[in-house]
Amino acid sequence: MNKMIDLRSDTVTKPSREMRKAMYEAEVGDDVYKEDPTVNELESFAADLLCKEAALFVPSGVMGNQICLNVLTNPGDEVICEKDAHIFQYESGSPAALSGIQLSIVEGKKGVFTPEQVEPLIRPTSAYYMARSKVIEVENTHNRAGGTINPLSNIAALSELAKKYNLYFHLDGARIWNASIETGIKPSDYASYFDSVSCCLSKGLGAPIGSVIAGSKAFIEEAFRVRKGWGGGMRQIGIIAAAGLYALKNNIARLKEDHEKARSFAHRLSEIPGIEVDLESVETNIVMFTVSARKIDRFLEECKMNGVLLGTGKVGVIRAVMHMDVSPGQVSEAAGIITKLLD
Ligand code: TLP
Repeated sequence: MNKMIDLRSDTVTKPSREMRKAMYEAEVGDDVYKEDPTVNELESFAADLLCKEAALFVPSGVMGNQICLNVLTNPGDEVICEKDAHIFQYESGSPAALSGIQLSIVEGKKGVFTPEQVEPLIRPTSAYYMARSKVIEVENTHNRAGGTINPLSNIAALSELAKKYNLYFHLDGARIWNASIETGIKPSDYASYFDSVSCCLSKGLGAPIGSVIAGSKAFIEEAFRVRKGWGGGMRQIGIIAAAGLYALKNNIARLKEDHEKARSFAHRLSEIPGIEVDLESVETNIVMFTVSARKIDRFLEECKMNGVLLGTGKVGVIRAVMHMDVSPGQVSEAAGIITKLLD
């Protein structure tokens, strides 16, 4: 038995017994021929949930984002995104490597940037010597900012700006489910503003693998082609699509428990001398904090030796992520361990 309290990420969850049963019983076929009934069901379920014409199952969030950007751009184009966006910080330079595009960076507040910040960055179409502005990208919730939520009014305003300048609008909605549960705004209401969305099944929702991307029928047809070209055409993957389908049907509502655990963990941390945590930034399931009493590596190592695994965010920042495989009791135990360590 693994006694570690693993708060490194919400990606560390393991499929539950019920999810494994759904996987075991899944009907399968060759998805490269579009003949896997479970994949087809997952894709149409996801498209309905997001109110988009079509959806495509992809192996990971990175592949989801990168396929979307590839379909929306040509080499030499530019994508405007936030300075801590996952596509900029954590996707191995793939916008350049896979699509020949560059990123233009906006510094947001808690991961949120405004149309007023973006407008001056949009390049005049007459400037042939400049990259072509093509896409505005938003991440919601914003991982590196600490799981913060982009207000729907801001998304609406950014979408207006994108339309005004004929730009595409992409959502990295890896954790859109968390934003939705916290605000009560439907995933489809968020998605309605975007040309393309990428949503993870393997984070808070607990599936072992996979993301779905969604958009118009023509967009998804092109995405299907790009996925194949990048080696992402999979065969009898109904066995993993079944996990994603199970996750979408059963595991969205429970995310609010993760948000409660995050708030209570952050509150406990805020009472420990030497720890700095901004309680107001804890909007969903992620807690970012700093420790002044120790070097970060030493602190992480000491936590590990005492049974708590933590991750990192921005340089010098520690990240704790709540998920379905840690109980409120374990979260409280983790806070107790950290309190003792810094005593
Ligand atoms: N995020 C991972 C790490 O890469 C940091 C995590 O542990 O949080 N978009 C966002 C906003 C993400 O947070 C992630 C994963 C992805 C895309 C990529 O998803 P995967 O890992 O499935 O490729």
